[in-house]
Amino acid sequence: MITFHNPLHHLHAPAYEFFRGDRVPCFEKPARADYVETRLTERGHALRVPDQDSASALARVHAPRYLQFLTTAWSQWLALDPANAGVQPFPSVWPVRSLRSDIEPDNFIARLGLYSMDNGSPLAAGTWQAAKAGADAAASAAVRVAGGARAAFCCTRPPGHHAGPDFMGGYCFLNNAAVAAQTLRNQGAARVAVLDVDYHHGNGTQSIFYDRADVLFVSIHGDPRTEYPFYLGHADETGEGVGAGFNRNLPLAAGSSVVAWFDALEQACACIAADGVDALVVSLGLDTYEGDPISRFALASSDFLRLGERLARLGMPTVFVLEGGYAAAELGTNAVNVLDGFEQA
Ligand code: OKP
Ligand code: ZN
Repeated sequence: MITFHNPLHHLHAPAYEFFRGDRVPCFEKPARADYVETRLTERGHALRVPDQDSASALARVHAPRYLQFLTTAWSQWLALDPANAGVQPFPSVWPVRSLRSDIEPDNFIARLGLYSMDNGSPLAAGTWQAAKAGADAAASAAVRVAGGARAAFCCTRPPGHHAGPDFMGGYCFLNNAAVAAQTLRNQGAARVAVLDVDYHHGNGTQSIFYDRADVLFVSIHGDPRTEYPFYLGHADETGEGVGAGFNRNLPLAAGSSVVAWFDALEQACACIAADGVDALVVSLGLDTYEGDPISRFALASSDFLRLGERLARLGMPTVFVLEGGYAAAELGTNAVNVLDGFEQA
């Protein structure tokens, strides 16, 4: 499969995140993408470097002031104190209901809170460079598919699907799947579907396209009543304005069986097939794996072959974008199984 990787992903390497009150090593770590690249190469998929600039797609899916903040966030942080080079900034206050988000505070940590949905998305020195190269890889995969390729894979980290129009969250900074969908639109696809199979609801992607009829968003995920991101992903969220009817959530209880998961996949595929879209973007999270340390579905490695086969039967030009998956040593096998299942179908 045509595969674009992110040659700069190592530049995003925060040391720790918060977990149950403690600092723990980041689950979303460079080794994840390294394992996927190793397995791709072993199984004969060449790695290409991005050949597109995602700037125009980014400008359509993210707010200007958010992009401006992210581009310069690390230098703003260093400007406060050179010793900050060895310190990760975390937000500690957020503009929730009744607080104002229209005025950018002068205080850096307050600005970081304005542009964050959680304290779980640590910034590092090279976060912008890594995230931008990943968005470029997503745009590159989309341009290939728009140009007639059957499918392409964007192998990148950090992931993107929690990043909304003007906020980071859930390890995500730039929404790579939204960039891929927007790039397909810019290249001439009239309508596009995004299917999100990550364990966690893709709240960022949903929000970006919620009021648009040209991008259908469909997601299978852990029920937000108990699972991150908690505040979005319920079945009654169906789109608004001209986007009404173009959002479909299929939440499943944490601990749901493999049979239940593939039943939901059938519903998702039926929804996409009935919609008459021209192209498909798959937000490919592999944290539905039975061995994932932070998720509670039960797919085995062989089930990812079945997933790929089922997606191929949709018969649509398809862009795969890597999202989550934290059983790092198995992530390569699980990701490449989807791609090989797709190609062998
Ligand atoms: C990202 B993706 C916060 C721990 C929880 C949220 C999980 C983000 C998953 N201290 N972090 O959808 O795989
Ligand atoms: Zn996830």
